[in-house]
Amino acid sequence: MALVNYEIDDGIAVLTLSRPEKRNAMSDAMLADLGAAVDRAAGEARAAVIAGSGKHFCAGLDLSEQVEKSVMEGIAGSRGWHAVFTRIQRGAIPYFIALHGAVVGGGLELAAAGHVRVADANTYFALPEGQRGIFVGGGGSVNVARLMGVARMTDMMLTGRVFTADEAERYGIVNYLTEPGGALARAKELAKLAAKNAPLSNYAIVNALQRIHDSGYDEGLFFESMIASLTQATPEAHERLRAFLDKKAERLAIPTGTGVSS
Ligand code: 1HE
Repeated sequence: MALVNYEIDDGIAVLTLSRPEKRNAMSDAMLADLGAAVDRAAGEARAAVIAGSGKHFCAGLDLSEQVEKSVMEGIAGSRGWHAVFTRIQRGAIPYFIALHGAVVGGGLELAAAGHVRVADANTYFALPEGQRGIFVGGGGSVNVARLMGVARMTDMMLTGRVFTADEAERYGIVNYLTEPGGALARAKELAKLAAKNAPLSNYAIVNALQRIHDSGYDEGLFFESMIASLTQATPEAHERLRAFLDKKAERLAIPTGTGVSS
């Protein structure tokens, strides 16, 4: 049986880590299944969700496969995670990550490789690599640090500090909080909103924003102009801009209590 369940729900690919008896610990086989599911989603979905089955999102690296690995085996393992996570992070479609229970070690690295994170109120976050005598290897030193800041990540890794869902929201790790059990439904709703965008715009959002952020000021502005003109020159943009002018486009979802009445 596949260790990552794959289904299409209303045009959204839903990838579910399916090893609940081991708290969805990421074995080599599960990583391979995740990679296959990500490739499949890139070919047939306009947005995707990753969730975990059972009580937890993911307990990180499967530690039972790590004992007595050589340095070279360790490097290959880490690079294998990077390869799959890069296909999530800089692939063709946006990923919404639905979190609950433990989001630990490589589980947090997986969450950080997605584009938007939704956590239910019972979610908790930890990086116990130091306690296990290892280090983050799934892109966390880049991606988790970008979300919460190097100082907070250093504290977590040195002291074993566990963040609650509220803290994770405050520190930029998650974008949305829900009631217990509500993260998957919310992540699907959000993915469906993103799926309505022009695919080329979504491609640019997931591929260009972080690269621009990582580049210099002048290069960033230049790169932005190129992407803006490229997207704007497509028939899809022409159609969408015309629909707005013809008053046929969907209106902004302005939160109640804000905005100006017309
Ligand atoms: C595992 C793993 C795992 C659970 N590898 N088998 N990650 C960690 O250091 C976290 C280790 N896990 C835990 O701290 C706890 O399991 C949890 C807090 C996440 C959940 O607790 P609980 O009480 O729900 O489950 P449990 O009883 O601890 O575990 C149930 C089973 O899952 C048990 O196996 P069993 O055969 O005794 O039933 C556990 O051994 C197994 N299990 N987590 C292997 N991680 C790319 S580099 C990334 C580096 C890292 O991710 S380091 C952090 C690793």
